[in-house]
Amino acid sequence: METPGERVFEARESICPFCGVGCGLSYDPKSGKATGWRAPVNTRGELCPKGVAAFDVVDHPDRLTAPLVRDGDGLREATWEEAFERIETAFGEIRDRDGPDALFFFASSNCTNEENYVFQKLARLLGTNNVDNCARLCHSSTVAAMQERFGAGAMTNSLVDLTEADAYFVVGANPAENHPIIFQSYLAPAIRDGTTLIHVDPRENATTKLAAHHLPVRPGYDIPLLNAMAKVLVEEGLTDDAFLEERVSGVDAFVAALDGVDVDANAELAGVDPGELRAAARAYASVERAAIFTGMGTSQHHCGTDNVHALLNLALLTGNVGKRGSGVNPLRGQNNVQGAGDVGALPNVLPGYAPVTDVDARERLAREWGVEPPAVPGLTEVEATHAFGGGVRGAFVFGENPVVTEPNANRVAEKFDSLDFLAVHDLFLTETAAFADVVLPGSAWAERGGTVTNTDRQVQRMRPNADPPGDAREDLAVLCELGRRLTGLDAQFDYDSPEQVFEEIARVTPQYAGMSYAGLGTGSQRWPFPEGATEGVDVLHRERFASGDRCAALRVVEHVDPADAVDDDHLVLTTGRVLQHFNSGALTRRSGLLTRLRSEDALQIHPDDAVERGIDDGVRVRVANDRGSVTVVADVTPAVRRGTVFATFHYAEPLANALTGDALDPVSKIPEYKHSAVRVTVENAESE
Ligand SMILES: Nc1nc2c(c(=O)[nH]1)N[C@H]1C(S)=C(S)[C@@H](COP(=O)(O)OP(=O)(O)OC[C@H]3O[C@@H](n4cnc5c(=O)[nH]c(N)nc54)[C@H](O)[C@@H]3O)O[C@H]1N2
Ligand SMILES: Nc1nc2c(c(=O)[nH]1)N[C@H]1C(S)=C(S)[C@@H](COP(=O)(O)OP(=O)(O)OC[C@H]3O[C@@H](n4cnc5c(=O)[nH]c(N)nc54)[C@H](O)[C@@H]3O)O[C@H]1N2
Ligand code: SF4
Ligand SMILES: [Mo]
Repeated sequence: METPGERVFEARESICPFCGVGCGLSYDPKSGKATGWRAPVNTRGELCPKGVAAFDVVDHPDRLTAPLVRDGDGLREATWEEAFERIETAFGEIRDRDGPDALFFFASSNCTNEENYVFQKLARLLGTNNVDNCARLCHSSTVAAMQERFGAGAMTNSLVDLTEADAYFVVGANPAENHPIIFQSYLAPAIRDGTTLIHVDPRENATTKLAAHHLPVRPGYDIPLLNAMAKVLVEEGLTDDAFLEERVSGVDAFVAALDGVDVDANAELAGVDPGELRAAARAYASVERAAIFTGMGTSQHHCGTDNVHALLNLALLTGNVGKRGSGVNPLRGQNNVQGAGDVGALPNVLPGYAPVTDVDARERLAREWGVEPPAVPGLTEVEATHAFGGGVRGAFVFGENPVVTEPNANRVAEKFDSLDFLAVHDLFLTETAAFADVVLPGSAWAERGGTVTNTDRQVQRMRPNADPPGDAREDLAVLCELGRRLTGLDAQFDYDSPEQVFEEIARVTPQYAGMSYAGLGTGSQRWPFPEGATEGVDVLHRERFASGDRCAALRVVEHVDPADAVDDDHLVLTTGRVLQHFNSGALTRRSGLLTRLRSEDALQIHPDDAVERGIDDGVRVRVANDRGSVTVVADVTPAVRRGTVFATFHYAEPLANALTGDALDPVSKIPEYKHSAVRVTVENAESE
């Protein structure tokens, strides 16, 4: 035991609060920092720099330690009683006046299954399905496509069996920086042992370093590229005909549609060399086992769902589904974005993904809850923000920072300002909390128990290493108290521990049916884990697809132009991540270690684009469009393709999302974060 400041800390096995890899970490009394333990994913106890820095957040002096309430223009400290009463009164008034759908609930993929389960239950018992989490901003398009075609939206395979692949086809993902322990400990060793890496990304980044083939696609043009690859597979006889015969439908129509695909023309449209494209197609299709990994470069477009459909075609054509070392594997975002969806923190589905429109599923829940959840799907995140000040009058934000992370940030700020009432539950006074009427102090990773579900469907336990600071309370206790006060259904929120909530989750979520705290221990249980099972299923869709069908269909997918038109004046801004920072930066911008590693944002721009604009490396440039304008340091580098510039969205200043647009994918409602038309000029050239 150790005492930094006034709190007592002890080392107990928990899980990293950052990415979906789900590494085990705990407080280390020797160093006063976080340290890894030999957990199911990081089996040697290895961590990336963010994991190492995870404790910087826990004992940070900016932590909220008491509730805050609005008093005129400012926020002042208050008791929990006053804070709860304000929320109860305001939400009660809005609900009575405008109905429960005038409220919206942002759930947190950074928080546990138990917290998210209680949170969606609270919204639904209040009478609304208006609850969503930032899975919407990340893999909602992937989930929509995979759920429709395969019957499950999650990674088809497990990290361990994926080390057996002969080829990795990584599209729109940069796992070397964004899923570092997966890359270092699973993919890179396999690549060194002979697995071929093919990387589709407009930039060369840390992942590309190990690639045998790199296709620097124009942002927004993955469909022509993937369709051309499909054509090469068919033309060159690289398809798995036995698999097509047994497990795939719609083959003739798909092959007929390929008549209209010209490989060279598509390659040119996608901005890649046709010879390289053909070589990549052969590298993917000519091996026994090839695995697709997909990320935000694929999903975050207004054609995100179709992008994923085009990828699924390649896996089906080559028989790379339902066996070890293959499949289609979305690398999930936060430590519990998989779980937040599994337990129903989504507006269209209940725990376990039954649609809210399914009357039997609603009745099953009513037997557990005493009240039937509403039948009309709720609003998605972003759609809800756009309705602020209109149909939506009050919101509760639990562990998200949408003022920095939603697209078209200047409009988002106006929308948050137009709410009648906003409550924010966070560790810090974030850019979003600045708009709040009530701010509740949250508990950090080291101050909670409960479970989280990682990217390859492994459920693991977190354990408290300390009490929350000051007057802060555990998030689960706060949400249960809110549930009692807002719904009046005390018995429904009367849990004595996270374990009791987990038992309820296992009762209502078929994928978790056979899991238990005792079974989890310091290991993991992988879904699907049916009642009576001794082990979860690593490879999905083996004999049948999760949909129950033996066959999945090929799908003809057409290219759609990006939402922003680009003329000669414009460059295409695409956004993404770097190793040292995490999402809105709320946590990582406060870490001494991580800001030492990388303190400032930079705009990657190709040397030819820089010369044309008189931009030298290291000067400040203005990046602007009709939505907004930011200034940032130029990083002149051939790593980014010509015509494209890249910035992260990890900073409130510069706020990259001031430049991104409102276009949403029609199916999944994911924003087009990866393609915005911008003008780039030297900063003082403009002001002169
Ligand atoms: N270090 C770090 N790790 C993280 C996070 C973090 O913020 N920082 N966030 C977590 C979260 S929430 C998520 S969702 C994951 C996301 O992990 P990734 O999916 O890897 O995330 P990004 O960096 O946004 O995008 C990946 C790549 O897509 C490329 N790209 C851009 N446009 C296109 C395009 O049109 N087509 C193609 N093919 N590629 C394109 C970008 O250049 C970028 O290299 O990471 C998680 N892990
Ligand atoms: N331009 C651009 N924008 C993007 C993206 C992009 O690629 N480009 N990616 C999108 C994606 S994939 C995602 S997932 C979103 C992420 O968007 P957000 O979820 O809004 O980003 P985070 O910074 O992860 O916000 C998490 C918040 O929760 C708080 N928090 C963390 N842990 C806890 C806890 O234990 N308890 C409580 N109460 N609070 C906690 C943090 O302090 C922080 O304020 O951003 C999206 N925005
Ligand atoms: S790889 Fe992800 S889960 Fe593992 S230490 Fe790094 S941020 Fe945490
Ligand atoms: Mo994400």
